[in-house]
Amino acid sequence: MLALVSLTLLLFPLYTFAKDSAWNGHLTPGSNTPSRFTPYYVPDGSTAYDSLSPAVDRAGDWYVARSSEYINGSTLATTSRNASLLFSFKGTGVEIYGGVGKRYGSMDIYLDREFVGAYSVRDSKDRQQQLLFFSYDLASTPHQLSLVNKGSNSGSLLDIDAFVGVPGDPAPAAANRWSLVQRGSTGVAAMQLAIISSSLAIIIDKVEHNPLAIDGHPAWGALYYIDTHAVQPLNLRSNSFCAGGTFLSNGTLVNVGGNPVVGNNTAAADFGDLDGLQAVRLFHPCDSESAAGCDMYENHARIRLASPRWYNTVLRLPDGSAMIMGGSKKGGWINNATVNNPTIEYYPPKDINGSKGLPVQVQFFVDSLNSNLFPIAFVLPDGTIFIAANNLATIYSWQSNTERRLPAIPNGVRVTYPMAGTGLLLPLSPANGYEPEILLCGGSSVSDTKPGYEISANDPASAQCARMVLTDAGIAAGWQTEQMPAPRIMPDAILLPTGEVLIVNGGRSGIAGYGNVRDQVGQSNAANPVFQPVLYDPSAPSGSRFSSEGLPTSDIPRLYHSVATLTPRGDIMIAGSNPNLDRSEQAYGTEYRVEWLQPPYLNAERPVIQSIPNMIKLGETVKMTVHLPANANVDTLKVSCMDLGFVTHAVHANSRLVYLVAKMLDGQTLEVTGPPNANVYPPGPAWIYLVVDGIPSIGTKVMIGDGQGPVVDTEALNYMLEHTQVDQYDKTKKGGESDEE
Ligand SMILES: [Cu+2]
Repeated sequence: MLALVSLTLLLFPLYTFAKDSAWNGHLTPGSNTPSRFTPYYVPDGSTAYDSLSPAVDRAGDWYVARSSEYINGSTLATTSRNASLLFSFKGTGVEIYGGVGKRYGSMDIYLDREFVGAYSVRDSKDRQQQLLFFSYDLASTPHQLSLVNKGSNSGSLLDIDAFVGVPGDPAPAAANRWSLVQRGSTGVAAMQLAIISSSLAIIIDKVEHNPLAIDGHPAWGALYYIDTHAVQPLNLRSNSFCAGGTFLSNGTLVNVGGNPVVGNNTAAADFGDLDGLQAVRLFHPCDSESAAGCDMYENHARIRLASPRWYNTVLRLPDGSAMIMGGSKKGGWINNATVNNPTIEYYPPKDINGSKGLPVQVQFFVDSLNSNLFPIAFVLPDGTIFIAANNLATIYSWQSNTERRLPAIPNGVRVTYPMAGTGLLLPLSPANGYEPEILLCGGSSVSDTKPGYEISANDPASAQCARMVLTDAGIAAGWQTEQMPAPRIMPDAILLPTGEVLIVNGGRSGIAGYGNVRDQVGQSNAANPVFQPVLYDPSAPSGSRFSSEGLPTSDIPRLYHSVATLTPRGDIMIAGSNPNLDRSEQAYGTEYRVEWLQPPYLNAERPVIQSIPNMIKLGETVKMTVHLPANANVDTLKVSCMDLGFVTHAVHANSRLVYLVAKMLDGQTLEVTGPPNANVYPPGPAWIYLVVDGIPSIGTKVMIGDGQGPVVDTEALNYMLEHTQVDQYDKTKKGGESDEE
């Protein structure tokens, strides 16, 4: 592996000159010329303090070094042991930027006089404007940060270039009100998001010049600690632009597909990425609080797709495996017949309908051209798959490779990329025999055969939501439509444990993507961001389901490559937005700030799950110990078994809420029965929320099923490996193989 990386470093300057220059850095405010990449970054609302500013007091022997390499042309440096700086600021977060390199040592950091830790600034390469330290979880009060040079003879240099102060939260929310808190920074643009444990979310981006770095190159994946807002870069190998993902039945996260290698000739180092088009990236369950040892695993020689896929959707099946559907054979924008990948394949590969582990052709992905990328799909309680793509919908039976085509989505509204809407399977309940109902919201009715120059970022998006019950009677009755308060392209719809749906993010006009249409804002194909979320109650009578009352308004545009998910706490994590080829600070810029939308129930007295088995088999009845608020109405009690999904491009893959059959035995013992079968809840990780009087508990992670991984068909796997090529699109770099050039 080391040999490959160093070889690549040597090759890159020659290879990349022909590449798109916009990959060579990031756009700073007021400039259209990509600048030299450095991780130094000051988001809107944050304040930068040069190390020469009066907010910084020096003790010991410091000198001022001047160079255009430094922020504002200067930096404070020392080689003197125990020389220190004291930085005073007010706010909830702080970052330190400076240099790293071979002659550098380490520093001790103290916050409000408490020792935080020792931080190394040594690196095999000299680099400036690096993020040396951050903390994002401080009280909104005045703070003092001090750092002390601890270098020794083998490396005693420390240079501190700038500090960034992150502002305080808005006033704390009153009880019984929604509130929106901005706190934390993702470090890599949050294109893909999934909750992996009670404390961790995983964020996956594409290869680009993110401020968070690893091994001397920008990171494009990270673990985000939802309680402390710390971020830890992940060392992804291949380009995950733009992948889909799912958890398998044993809890392993698979992240699938992507794009070829990205060239780069101005950064401190090569990205070191591999072709991601056939990538299957594995992330094993990470329940450890420190996330120690948790990283992505890739080995394209043994673990890969049979065919290249960009913008594919990935779903967990009732047998615990992943179904990988559709996409394009190479990156681009709107799909077309030349690059379309109108097939389904599986991970691990299956021999199904004579496929011997190879992809299976599905006519729906031909008929749904052009606007059919990132299809919206859900497993239905009879084991079939609902799929929406473009303005079409179908029920696909994967065991028999047959389809039951559904009525087209009304009024010509297209719901998948780049006319991206969003979709959900509404809560499944034993009360009606788990009758499935699909909700599709937003999108666009712009023609998908028009060239980009005939489409405008100001073309109105669709406000339509369409619902259909997927029973014979429901299908005969067809789609029922209603209108959101605002049109939305690229909305995110999030199931809450209460059964309500929260709709956030997106724009009022344009379509998804960047750099393709008229009237772009910066590079964005969409404009007029919608800043206020809306709550949708699926069980309310038609006409009174939408409510924006009391829902706070953001000032952060969340357009293309934005995400949102429910957290175990029950609030909604909102992140991302990057309608740009590479990191840009021009509107609509690359957005790293995180917002937390807090429902009123966060401030209420909440029920508590005191104990629950960590594994619940299908149909198994187990006992939970619970604590209910005083005067709780036990008749309103519900147990919500939820898959929080894998979120990317407004697709919330596997998002699911199944109400479990539950009975209070006494004041604190609750008898609860696991989902009745693998179709109602495909086995795998789940979050259990206890809901009483409309107030959910904090969610507890359990494994539904037996925790075993999907069956591996060795014959199908070997047949696939023998009959397909590694990374067939990109001839320059192949995962697990040596360089060809
Ligand atoms: Cu994308």
